[in-house]
Formats: sequence, structure tokens, C-alpha cells
Amino acid sequence: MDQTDIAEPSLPAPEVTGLRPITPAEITHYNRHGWVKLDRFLPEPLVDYMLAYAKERMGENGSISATPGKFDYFNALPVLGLGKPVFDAVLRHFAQTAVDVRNLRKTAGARYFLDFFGVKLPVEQTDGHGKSDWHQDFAAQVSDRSGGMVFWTALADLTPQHGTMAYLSGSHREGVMGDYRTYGEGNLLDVYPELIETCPSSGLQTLAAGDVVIHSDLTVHMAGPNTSGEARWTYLAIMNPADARWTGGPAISFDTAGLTHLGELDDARFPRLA
Ligand SMILES: O=C(O)CCC(=O)C(=O)O
Ligand SMILES: [Fe+2]
Repeated sequence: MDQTDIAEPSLPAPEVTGLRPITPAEITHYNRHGWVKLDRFLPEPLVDYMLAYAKERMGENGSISATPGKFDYFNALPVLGLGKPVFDAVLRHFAQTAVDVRNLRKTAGARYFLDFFGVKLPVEQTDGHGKSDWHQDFAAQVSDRSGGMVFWTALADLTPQHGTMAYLSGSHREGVMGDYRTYGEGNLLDVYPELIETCPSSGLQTLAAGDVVIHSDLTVHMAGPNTSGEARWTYLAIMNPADARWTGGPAISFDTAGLTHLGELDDARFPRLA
């Protein structure tokens, strides 16, 4: 069964309340380290709904449409959450947070880029996933400027055994270190082995449901293999600077049809949210 055959779930949606702003201390941490963990950033009723929605679409074990070898890191299902209960409000909250964390003097605002479930399946399954190897996101995003960030949301309690993420603290200040597809069987640290000495690893994170970790598109990161025996349920949303322009290069994560070389992304598919 293909994911596109699956009907939109009709679940009772909770009222959206209790979304807290990012704190000054969290902003300082992000600027210093290139990533920050926001404890309980999404209230429990919202996370429960998002997980139930994900399971309706991907099955209880997250395997629907997982094609072995298709994408090594996780089973990815686009959510396209704008206009959908709960997801719309969460995406707008993330966009506002992106503006808060980046400071309005440096960014023209935040534009929605992508949102999807990233379910890392147990490594022992035939459709299972190994580690997500050390990389930066920037080079593969064919954007003419950095400043974008991923909001990585734990939809359930996650331990390092689930294949959570680790970040090289301070690596966001080290410049652009290549497209991850150029590393072959290796990873960014094979090309920049000295980086680990100046930018220590955060270690694989332990997260509660509703915790959100943000990382910059220049922050080097990885995720471990999922050895927990159960699916790693994650919702990822990417916000980019609203003034970012397409470099004209081929993209793997989105359709460039209709975009113009060095033009801003189109407002219909990639609306400015904050
Ligand atoms: O979730 C993962 O395993 C990898 C995610 C990632 O690379 C990212 O969020 O940029
Ligand atoms: Fe990444």
C-alpha cells in the first residue's frame, strides 16, 4: 500500500492551548551551541493527537510504505500540516520561535519549508534503519542563505536506543562542510576529523514526548541506529528565512517546478508564517 492511498484521518482534535514561548536562556543556548532542547515545548494533548494521527497514516508500527533502502535514515511521510487541525498551530508556533531565536534584525521572517514524520524503524527489521550519519543540512537544501532550522519533535518518550540525535556544539560557526551525498559510505567527520576536538558532541539525547530540539542548518548532527525494538516516532518541521532564494540546483527534498533561479520560494507552497 502506498502512503498516498491512505485517507486523511478524522480524529477528534484537542483545543490548542498552552504553547509556551522560547525563553531567553534557550535562545542563548541555541546561539552558543547551534542547537537547543526545548523541554515540553508542545503540550501533551497536542502531542497525543499528533502521534495518533501519525499512527493512523503509518500504522501502529510506523512501517506503512517504508521501502527498504529508499531513504536510509527513517521512513518519511510528508504531513503538509498547514490548514490541518493542531499541525497548523504548531507550525505557526515553530515559525514564531524561529524568528525569536534568530532575532528580527538578522532575518526577514520565517517561511515554512517542509514538515514530515520521520519514523526510524528498528534496525533488526528488513525495512529498519541504521544511524543517520554526521552531516549538515544546509548544502542539500539548495538555498542561497543559511539561517534555517529543523524543529525535531519527540512524539513519544525517546531514549538513545531509539536512535535520537546528537549535535556537535558550536559547529554552526564552522562554515559549510559539504553535501552529505558526497561522503559515500563515510560521513562529515571523515572529511573534517578535527571538528570533534573543537566541537564536542552533545551525546544522543533523551527526550520526553513533547520535547522539541531545534538545530541550525549549519549544525553538524547525527542520530543513532534504532536498537530499541520499537519505532522512533518523530515529527520534523523545517523553517527557512523568508528571504532565502533558490540557488537553481536540483533538490532532493522538494519540487523546484515553478521556482525561478535566485527567486524567493513561492508563497503558495512555502508561505511566510512569521
Ligand atoms: O531524525 C534523524 O534521524 C535525522 C534527522 C536530520 O538529519 C535532521 O533533522 O536534519
Ligand atoms: Fe539533518
